[in-house]
Amino acid sequence: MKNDASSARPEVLVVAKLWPPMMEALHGAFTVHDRLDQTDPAAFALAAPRIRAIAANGESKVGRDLIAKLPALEIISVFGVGYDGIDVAAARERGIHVTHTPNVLNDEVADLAIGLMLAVARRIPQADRHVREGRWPSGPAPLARKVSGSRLGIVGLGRIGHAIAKRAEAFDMSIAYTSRTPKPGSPYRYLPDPAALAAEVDFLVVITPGGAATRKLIDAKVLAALGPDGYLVNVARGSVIDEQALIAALEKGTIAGAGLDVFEDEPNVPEALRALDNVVLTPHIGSATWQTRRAMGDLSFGNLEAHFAGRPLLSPVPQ
Ligand code: NAP
Ligand code: 8YV
Repeated sequence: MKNDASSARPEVLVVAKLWPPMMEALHGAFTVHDRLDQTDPAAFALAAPRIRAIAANGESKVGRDLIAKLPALEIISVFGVGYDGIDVAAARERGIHVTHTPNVLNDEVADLAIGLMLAVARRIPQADRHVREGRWPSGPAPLARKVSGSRLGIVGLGRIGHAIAKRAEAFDMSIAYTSRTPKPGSPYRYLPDPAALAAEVDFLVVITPGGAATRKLIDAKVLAALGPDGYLVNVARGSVIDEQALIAALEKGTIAGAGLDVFEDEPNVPEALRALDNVVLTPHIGSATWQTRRAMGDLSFGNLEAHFAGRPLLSPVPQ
């Protein structure tokens, strides 16, 4: 049986494999039910009436059905800025708060976007293999593609998009963007849609939210506009790209290459993509450094702490 102190603690359902220090913080303050909804339906049914919070991450799915099973739910705290997996409308209908972790990961994701751009254009992983596999004595690695001074298109000039643009300026890149609305006062050229943008650039970097509104925003038409000398970088969500159209474009050489951190069905990456030489693939590591995960954990945990202390939330998702 629980003692008084533990039964007074708010009960939290964790729906993802969260970073261990975040789990430690949760265990220190709450009664934690770790993925019981997925692993132990009977125990979940018993705990469900008492669960007041959900701790999720950017990849989590918290649908209307799960929310409906939790009558005492007050808050969903996402360890990540993207909350496309959360049914925010269903939460709002019940007055349930949803929070996320904006800004603290801008630098990290922007660094990775630039890293992928350099890696795919300069063929850094291929060059590494050239050395490791002992091929250097037989001849140099093939020539690659210059990045500095080329044309960058950013799909989604938000918090992270701006951080990418700032870094690209140091590479003397000319910068254009598309988003739902032009950004007044932005020094960068606005184009009305991804296809128009793709036709004007060498590198197209995608950094919009996921979800229904951006599903397959980058389709065969956009890839055709990017053309055989163009590179795609996706650090947004796999759902934003038509992955089959991308594989076809990469196989046929109708685009030059791609740097991808996110995929349609993570952690499963199609064999056809893994077999290609003109791609650099990373396993959704945009925010994955000790420093940034710490900051995300502090914010995500801080939102739960603030809620249960009756203080204003630190970073609710926008209305
Ligand atoms: P943000 O500040 O909200 O910026 C999103 C941008 O996307 C805005 O410029 C927005 O345009 C634009 N946008 C939204 N819907 C669009 C549409 N249908 N067509 C064109 N543009 C659209 O978000 P953020 O903080 O930069 O984060 C962006 C996303 O990055 C997250 O939602 C997440 O999915 C992803 N992310 C990935 C990783 C990773 O590990 N790879 C890490 C963090 C984040 P308006 O301003 O005109 O609305
Ligand atoms: C994380 C992300 O990988 O912030 C986001 O939207 O996708 C990433 O920062 C994720 O939330 C942690 O699992």
